[in-house]
Amino acid sequence: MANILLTGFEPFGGEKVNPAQLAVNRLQGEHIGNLDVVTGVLPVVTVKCIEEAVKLIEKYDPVAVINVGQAGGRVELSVEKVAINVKDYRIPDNEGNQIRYAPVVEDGPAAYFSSLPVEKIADALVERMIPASVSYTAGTYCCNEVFYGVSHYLRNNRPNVPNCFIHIPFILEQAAGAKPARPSMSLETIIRGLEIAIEQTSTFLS
Ligand code: PCA
Repeated sequence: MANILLTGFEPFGGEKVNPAQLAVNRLQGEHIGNLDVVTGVLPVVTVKCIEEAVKLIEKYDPVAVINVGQAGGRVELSVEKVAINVKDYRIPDNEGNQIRYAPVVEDGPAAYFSSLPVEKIADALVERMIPASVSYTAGTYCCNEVFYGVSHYLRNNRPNVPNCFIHIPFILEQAAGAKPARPSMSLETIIRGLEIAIEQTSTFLS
Protein backbone atom coordinates (compact mmCIF):
# COMPACT_ATOMS: atom_id res chain seq x y z
CA MET A 1 0.00 0.00 0.00
CA ALA A 2 1.04 3.58 -0.57
CA ASN A 3 1.02 6.46 1.89
CA ILE A 4 -1.10 9.58 1.70
CA LEU A 5 0.19 12.38 3.92
CA LEU A 6 -2.47 14.36 5.76
CA THR A 7 -1.34 17.33 7.87
CA GLY A 8 -3.08 19.62 10.37
CA PHE A 9 -1.88 22.66 12.27
CA GLU A 10 -1.36 23.49 15.93
CA PRO A 11 -3.87 25.93 17.52
CA PHE A 12 -3.36 29.65 16.81
CA GLY A 13 -5.04 33.01 17.26
CA GLY A 14 -6.00 32.33 20.89
CA GLU A 15 -7.98 29.14 20.17
CA LYS A 16 -7.54 26.17 22.54
CA VAL A 17 -7.76 23.61 19.76
CA ASN A 18 -7.28 23.42 16.03
CA PRO A 19 -9.91 21.16 14.44
CA ALA A 20 -7.42 20.33 11.67
CA GLN A 21 -5.09 18.80 14.26
CA LEU A 22 -7.94 16.88 15.92
CA ALA A 23 -9.26 15.57 12.61
CA VAL A 24 -5.94 14.38 11.17
CA ASN A 25 -4.98 12.74 14.47
CA ARG A 26 -8.19 10.70 14.29
CA LEU A 27 -7.35 9.54 10.75
CA GLN A 28 -3.77 8.46 11.53
CA GLY A 29 -3.24 4.81 10.50
CA GLU A 30 -6.55 4.44 8.61
CA HIS A 31 -6.62 2.53 5.33
CA ILE A 32 -8.83 4.31 2.81
CA GLY A 33 -9.17 3.05 -0.76
CA ASN A 34 -5.67 1.93 -1.69
CA LEU A 35 -3.99 4.36 0.66
CA ASP A 36 -2.48 4.27 4.16
CA VAL A 37 -3.02 7.53 6.03
CA VAL A 38 0.07 9.03 7.67
CA THR A 39 -0.24 12.34 9.47
CA GLY A 40 1.61 15.24 11.04
CA VAL A 41 0.89 18.57 12.69
CA LEU A 42 2.55 21.75 11.42
CA PRO A 43 3.56 24.82 13.44
CA VAL A 44 1.71 28.06 12.69
CA VAL A 45 5.05 29.78 12.11
CA THR A 46 6.29 31.24 8.85
CA VAL A 47 8.93 29.19 6.95
CA LYS A 48 8.96 26.49 9.68
CA CYS A 49 5.50 25.37 8.56
CA ILE A 50 6.83 24.57 5.08
CA GLU A 51 10.05 23.02 6.44
CA GLU A 52 8.05 20.67 8.66
CA ALA A 53 5.73 19.71 5.79
CA VAL A 54 8.72 18.92 3.55
CA LYS A 55 10.32 16.87 6.36
CA LEU A 56 7.15 14.79 6.62
CA ILE A 57 7.08 14.27 2.84
CA GLU A 58 10.71 13.12 2.89
CA LYS A 59 10.02 10.83 5.85
CA TYR A 60 6.86 9.14 4.53
CA ASP A 61 7.44 9.31 0.75
CA PRO A 62 3.68 9.73 0.11
CA VAL A 63 1.95 9.33 -3.26
CA ALA A 64 -0.31 12.33 -2.48
CA VAL A 65 -0.48 15.14 0.09
CA ILE A 66 -3.52 16.85 1.61
CA ASN A 67 -2.82 19.73 3.99
CA VAL A 68 -5.72 20.73 6.22
CA GLY A 69 -6.26 23.97 8.16
CA GLN A 70 -8.90 25.79 10.18
CA ALA A 71 -10.71 28.63 8.44
CA GLY A 72 -12.77 30.12 11.25
CA GLY A 73 -15.92 31.78 9.92
CA ARG A 74 -16.34 29.55 6.89
CA VAL A 75 -19.56 27.56 6.79
CA GLU A 76 -18.46 24.49 4.81
CA LEU A 77 -15.40 22.51 3.76
CA SER A 78 -13.37 24.57 1.28
CA VAL A 79 -11.40 22.54 -1.22
CA GLU A 80 -8.79 25.08 -2.24
CA LYS A 81 -7.94 25.44 -5.92
CA VAL A 82 -5.21 28.12 -5.82
CA ALA A 83 -2.09 28.83 -3.75
CA ILE A 84 -0.67 32.33 -4.28
CA ASN A 85 2.89 33.59 -3.80
CA VAL A 86 1.89 36.09 -1.12
CA LYS A 87 2.31 36.32 2.64
CA ASP A 88 0.28 39.10 4.25
CA TYR A 89 -0.59 38.08 7.80
CA ARG A 90 -3.81 39.34 9.38
CA ILE A 91 -2.47 38.34 12.83
CA PRO A 92 1.04 37.43 14.04
CA ASP A 93 2.04 33.77 13.77
CA ASN A 94 2.74 31.65 16.88
CA GLU A 95 6.27 33.11 17.19
CA GLY A 96 5.07 36.70 16.83
CA ASN A 97 6.02 37.26 13.18
CA GLN A 98 3.66 39.74 11.54
CA ILE A 99 4.54 39.52 7.87
CA ARG A 100 3.20 42.04 5.35
CA TYR A 101 3.39 42.02 1.59
CA ALA A 102 6.07 39.34 1.13
CA PRO A 103 6.38 36.44 -1.33
CA VAL A 104 6.38 32.84 -0.05
CA VAL A 105 9.20 32.00 -2.50
CA GLU A 106 11.34 34.84 -3.87
CA ASP A 107 10.97 34.81 -7.69
CA GLY A 108 8.54 31.87 -7.54
CA PRO A 109 5.56 31.68 -9.91
CA ALA A 110 2.55 33.85 -9.03
CA ALA A 111 0.41 30.85 -8.13
CA TYR A 112 -0.07 27.10 -8.27
CA PHE A 113 -3.31 25.27 -9.00
CA SER A 114 -4.03 22.20 -6.94
CA SER A 115 -2.88 19.04 -8.73
CA LEU A 116 -5.69 16.94 -7.21
CA PRO A 117 -9.16 17.13 -8.80
CA VAL A 118 -10.68 19.67 -6.40
CA GLU A 119 -13.92 19.91 -8.40
CA LYS A 120 -14.48 16.13 -8.16
CA ILE A 121 -13.65 16.16 -4.46
CA ALA A 122 -16.09 19.01 -3.75
CA ASP A 123 -18.83 17.33 -5.84
CA ALA A 124 -18.28 13.99 -4.07
CA LEU A 125 -18.59 15.72 -0.69
CA VAL A 126 -21.85 17.40 -1.66
CA GLU A 127 -23.24 14.12 -3.05
CA ARG A 128 -22.58 12.56 0.35
CA MET A 129 -24.39 15.46 2.07
CA ILE A 130 -21.27 17.17 3.42
CA PRO A 131 -21.44 20.96 2.87
CA ALA A 132 -18.46 21.83 0.66
CA SER A 133 -17.34 23.82 -2.34
CA VAL A 134 -14.27 24.66 -4.36
CA SER A 135 -12.62 27.80 -2.96
CA TYR A 136 -10.45 30.17 -4.95
CA THR A 137 -8.68 31.76 -2.02
CA ALA A 138 -6.74 30.06 0.75
CA GLY A 139 -5.97 33.48 2.29
CA THR A 140 -2.49 34.94 2.79
CA TYR A 141 -1.56 33.38 6.15
CA CYS A 142 0.20 30.11 7.08
CA CYS A 143 -2.29 27.85 5.28
CA ASN A 144 -1.75 29.50 1.92
CA GLU A 145 1.98 29.53 2.71
CA VAL A 146 2.02 25.77 3.27
CA PHE A 147 -0.18 25.14 0.22
CA TYR A 148 2.16 27.25 -1.94
CA GLY A 149 5.37 25.92 -0.37
CA VAL A 150 4.33 22.27 -0.66
CA SER A 151 3.13 22.78 -4.25
CA HIS A 152 6.46 24.45 -5.13
CA TYR A 153 8.48 21.66 -3.49
CA LEU A 154 6.46 18.87 -5.10
CA ARG A 155 6.40 20.33 -8.63
CA ASN A 156 10.18 20.79 -8.49
CA ASN A 157 11.17 17.60 -6.68
CA ARG A 158 8.34 15.06 -6.91
CA PRO A 159 6.28 16.05 -9.95
CA ASN A 160 4.19 12.85 -9.79
CA VAL A 161 2.91 13.56 -6.28
CA PRO A 162 -0.34 15.60 -6.40
CA ASN A 163 -1.53 17.79 -3.53
CA CYS A 164 -4.38 19.95 -2.38
CA PHE A 165 -5.43 21.99 0.64
CA ILE A 166 -8.72 21.71 2.53
CA HIS A 167 -9.93 24.45 4.87
CA ILE A 168 -12.39 23.38 7.56
CA PRO A 169 -14.77 25.40 9.79
CA PHE A 170 -14.65 25.80 13.56
CA ILE A 171 -16.00 22.76 15.46
CA LEU A 172 -18.94 22.92 17.87
CA GLU A 173 -16.84 23.44 21.02
CA GLN A 174 -15.28 26.57 19.46
CA ALA A 175 -18.72 27.96 18.60
CA ALA A 176 -20.98 27.05 21.53
CA GLY A 177 -21.56 30.24 23.50
CA ALA A 178 -19.24 32.36 21.32
CA LYS A 179 -20.10 36.06 21.04
CA PRO A 180 -20.42 37.12 18.31
CA ALA A 181 -21.89 33.82 17.08
CA ARG A 182 -19.72 31.62 14.85
CA PRO A 183 -20.60 29.04 12.20
CA SER A 184 -19.42 25.51 13.03
CA MET A 185 -19.44 21.87 11.87
CA SER A 186 -19.10 18.72 13.97
CA LEU A 187 -15.67 17.10 14.10
CA GLU A 188 -17.30 13.81 12.98
CA THR A 189 -18.64 15.47 9.81
CA ILE A 190 -15.25 17.04 9.09
CA ILE A 191 -13.52 13.67 9.52
CA ARG A 192 -16.07 11.98 7.22
CA GLY A 193 -15.39 14.74 4.69
CA LEU A 194 -11.64 14.16 4.82
CA GLU A 195 -12.21 10.41 4.37
CA ILE A 196 -14.21 11.14 1.21
CA ALA A 197 -11.43 13.42 -0.07
CA ILE A 198 -8.93 10.59 0.50
CA GLU A 199 -11.22 8.08 -1.28
CA GLN A 200 -11.39 10.45 -4.25
CA THR A 201 -7.61 10.80 -4.22
CA SER A 202 -7.21 7.03 -4.22
CA THR A 203 -9.57 6.75 -7.23
CA PHE A 204 -7.69 9.56 -9.01
CA LEU A 205 -4.37 7.78 -8.54
CA SER A 206 -5.54 4.33 -9.62
N1 PCA B 1 -5.41 28.00 9.67
C1 PCA B 1 -4.58 29.15 9.32
C2 PCA B 1 -3.17 28.71 9.62
C3 PCA B 1 -3.28 27.49 10.46
C4 PCA B 1 -4.68 27.06 10.34
O1 PCA B 1 -5.16 26.01 10.79
C5 PCA B 1 -4.82 29.69 7.93
O2 PCA B 1 -5.95 29.55 7.41
O3 PCA B 1 -3.91 30.27 7.34
